[in-house]
Amino acid sequence: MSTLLETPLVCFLTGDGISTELNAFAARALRIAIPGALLEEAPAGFATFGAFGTALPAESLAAARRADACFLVAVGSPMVPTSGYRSPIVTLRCELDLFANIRPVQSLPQSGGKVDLVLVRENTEGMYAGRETTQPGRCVAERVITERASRRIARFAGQIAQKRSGRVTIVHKANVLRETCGLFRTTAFDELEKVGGLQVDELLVDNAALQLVANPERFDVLVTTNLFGDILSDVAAHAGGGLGLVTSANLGSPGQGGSLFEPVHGSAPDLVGTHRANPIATLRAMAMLVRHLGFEEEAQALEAAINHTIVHGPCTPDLGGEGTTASVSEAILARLYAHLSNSLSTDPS
Ligand code: GGG
Repeated sequence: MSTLLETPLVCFLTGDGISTELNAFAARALRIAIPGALLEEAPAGFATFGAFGTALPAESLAAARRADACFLVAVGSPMVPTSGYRSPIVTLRCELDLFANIRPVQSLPQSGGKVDLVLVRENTEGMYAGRETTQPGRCVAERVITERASRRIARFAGQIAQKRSGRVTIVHKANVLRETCGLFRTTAFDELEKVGGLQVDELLVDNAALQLVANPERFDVLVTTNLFGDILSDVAAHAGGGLGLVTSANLGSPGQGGSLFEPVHGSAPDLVGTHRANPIATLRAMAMLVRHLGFEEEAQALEAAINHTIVHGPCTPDLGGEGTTASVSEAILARLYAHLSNSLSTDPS
């Protein structure tokens, strides 16, 4: 293990809503998994906008840039036009060029289900970029799809599929959006052909949503555009036990540094203070971060502790239990700590 990786710098973006309750447990998981990790907290989110007039202050962006990895639970962006506000997640994905959003979904360990899929979402353009203008009585959203972005996300998906069963489904709506989705579709087919050795098919996004509910086992890797990926990952989450469990990595080109790990769920203002927020998606995001930094054994230990707790409890009410955010987190952290202290004390090296 290199000296650099023994003390990785992790930027914790503060977020909104239940982030406040979950950040502390994520930070503790990181400290147990990588005791040498350095944590830097950086304000981001709607609360930050209220305090500083920007949802992502320049210092926070600089902290995210210099970190080896970033972590964010969730932000709560306003639903009405808010002068000067821009989503910090969208900004970070674009500024750090984190073009690939990787969202794995698996059946609950005890369910006997066979869902094991990865949704790969283009992260920098399309409708979710939020390029909108307002005129009297008329608003316009600009959906830009480029060949470059479509090609690199298709390649990313193909490379993930090569390490799995080799099946990729391209999801689009090219029968209606013939130009934008048409470019995404033809480029993705072309690029996946270049990757080679893959079994590639396609689905219209509405049908993909239905199939994710009715027949999620059919999927291995799905690749799609930004807004479709945002929506479909919530649909896919249903097959994985719900939004409290699913997580994501925002990645750029290998070797280019930037990465951001976050649960798929949002800031859930309705859960603030109720102690009912499920910490598992957040802790799974931390496991992905730990793996990304090169600590495979520690990531596996955290995932094993999470899966053990899903099966044996305690669990939060969304999984039918009576556990709290704290009791579930403490059970996972205790198991992680016990596993790693034991493996360290028996490690002959
Ligand atoms: N962890 C994902 C998250 O924060 N979701 C909320 C979200 O994406 N809100 C829209 C936005 O701020 O861009």
